[in-house]
Amino acid sequence: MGYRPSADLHNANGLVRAPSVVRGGVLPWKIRPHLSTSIVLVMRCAFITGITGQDGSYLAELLLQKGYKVHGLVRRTSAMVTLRIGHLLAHPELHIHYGDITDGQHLMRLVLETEPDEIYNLAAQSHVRLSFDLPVYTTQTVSGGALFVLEAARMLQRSKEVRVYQASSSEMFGNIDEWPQTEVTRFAPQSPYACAKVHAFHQTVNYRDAFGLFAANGILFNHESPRRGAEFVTRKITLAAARIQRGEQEKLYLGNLDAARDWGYAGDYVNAMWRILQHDEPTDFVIATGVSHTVRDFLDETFRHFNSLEWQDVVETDSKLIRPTEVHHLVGDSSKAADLLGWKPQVDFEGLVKLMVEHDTGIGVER
Ligand code: NAP
Ligand code: G4F
Repeated sequence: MGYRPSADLHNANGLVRAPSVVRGGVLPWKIRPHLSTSIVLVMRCAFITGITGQDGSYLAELLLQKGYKVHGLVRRTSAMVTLRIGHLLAHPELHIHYGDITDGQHLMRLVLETEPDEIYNLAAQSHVRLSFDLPVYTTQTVSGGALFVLEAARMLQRSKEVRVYQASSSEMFGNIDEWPQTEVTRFAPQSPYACAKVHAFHQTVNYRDAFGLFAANGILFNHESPRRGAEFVTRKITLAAARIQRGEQEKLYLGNLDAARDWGYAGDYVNAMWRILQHDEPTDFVIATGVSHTVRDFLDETFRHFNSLEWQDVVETDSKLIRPTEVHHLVGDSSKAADLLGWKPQVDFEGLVKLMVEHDTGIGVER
């Protein structure tokens, strides 16, 4: 059946698709005619790959709050990986399915069985530095995984409408000399991770154009939180500062301090993901704050919260942390998202650092 312009609320089975955003509010329910005289309300359903990650955990929270039934793909490991969604596991509308994004056949079965209205493809080997050591595996998860998701959605749309969100990245812009980057800026990827994301981006656009699938890319710039993995630079810094203050760590080893990133808050960015799939038409959006800071700025802002510490006394450079090819300066222009989705970031750079420092020093409340 495929995506058709939004005015058409009838699908091929004669069922009625309720508009998903009504007078600025949200309908967590789909309305279906029943026995020609009454209607039944059907709960909206989402499938999230990468639900155990930073973004997956915030997105699951958001969708459950909105009244969705949520299915999540979780890797089977010998140790606990559900730390970030531990507080949600008892929720009656959260359903966990073991699986791996590189197992396309299993993913297809899960998608066809769960029949989601929306699929958010967040699963990935998402660490850029590591992708130089693991280029094949990174490509299998990032690019192959996205293709499996798109294929599964293409199959499902034979029987019902489904919308797909693809987690694209500002890393795709690489070292292009155009600032800020927008939806029409050229890609110049600088890592195996970014190359794989570019492939997934174009596959998503092509499934939209060729097969009529409602598939959209969110080109998200760096977003952080107290749930950010400890091996990304922001969390590495806030965790280290807190440990150094407690006397649990002496030095903080870092790579390039001059790299500049447009850092936002993950809680704001999952809201943008959801809005992208509620838009009338499938299209791609840059999601960013529009403000860029260097790693050095992040150190300054973090250590401002620790009166007795100077970062210059504890930070040392480790050449192993310098990337073979670095992305030097990213800053995004998200005016398309502001105009069409009404999306704007709520947390600024100083607020983000404060949130992370307060969490890591144990005085803050997790958001
Ligand atoms: P993250 O914290 O690293 O989470 C990645 C998720 O993918 C985790 O749930 C992880 O599971 C899962 N995963 C990894 N390999 C998998 C596999 N083989 N099979 C199934 N699941 C697998 O990343 P994030 O920061 O939440 O980012 C979410 C997505 O957005 C990623 O695709 C990332 O590349 C993209 N993105 C992130 C940013 C950012 O700044 N955060 C910006 C742009 C785009 P485990 O918990 O088991 O490891
Ligand atoms: O925190 P990072 O590792 O994030 P990076 O490479 O920008 O990637 C993140 O954001 C992307 C969006 O643009 C996502 F697509 C991706 O999945 C991931 O979430 O590094 C940020 C900067 C880099 O320039 C890096 O070279 O910090 C520099 N850096 C300096 N010292 C370091 C370190 N990065 C890390 N991870 N560890 C260091 O010790």
